[in-house]
Amino acid sequence: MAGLLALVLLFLAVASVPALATNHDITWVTGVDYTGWASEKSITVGDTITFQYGGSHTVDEVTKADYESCSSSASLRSSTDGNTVILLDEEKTRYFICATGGHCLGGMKIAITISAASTTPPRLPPPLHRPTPPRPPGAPRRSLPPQRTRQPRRRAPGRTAATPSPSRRGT
Ligand SMILES: [Cu+2]
Repeated sequence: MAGLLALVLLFLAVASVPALATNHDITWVTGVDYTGWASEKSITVGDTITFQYGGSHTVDEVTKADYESCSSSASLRSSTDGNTVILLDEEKTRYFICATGGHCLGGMKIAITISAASTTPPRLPPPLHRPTPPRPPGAPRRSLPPQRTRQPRRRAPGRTAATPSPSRRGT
């Protein structure tokens, strides 16, 4: 019994684990408009972004104000290794620019909005839905009971129908 309980608890623990972290690759070059890049993706806490770039570029994390003014003089961090992985561990917007002269103004600036990690709802088994079984082919269709419709009073069977109408005589 205790074993079963442990199993159930383990299942619940596994089911409540947030979705797996995603890495988002950014090819960090000039001539690309990164505006709105993050809004097209679902970036959540725990994800990573990887900047890939050549030797003439840098990845500088800056404040919002410095992002807007393309100033890298007070960078929060700066990377030049060509393959910079940033862990997005907080729900906020982070700003990155290239510190090489003119590159930020040329478009090498990106704002990344990180949303709260989404927890996937536990996967429930499909509801027990019992569809009515199809009628097997060839099974006799159950005949409906004869409908009691209002019918004209039945005359004596066979008599009147056989005699020709008197009005039709003589034409
Ligand atoms: Cu650059």
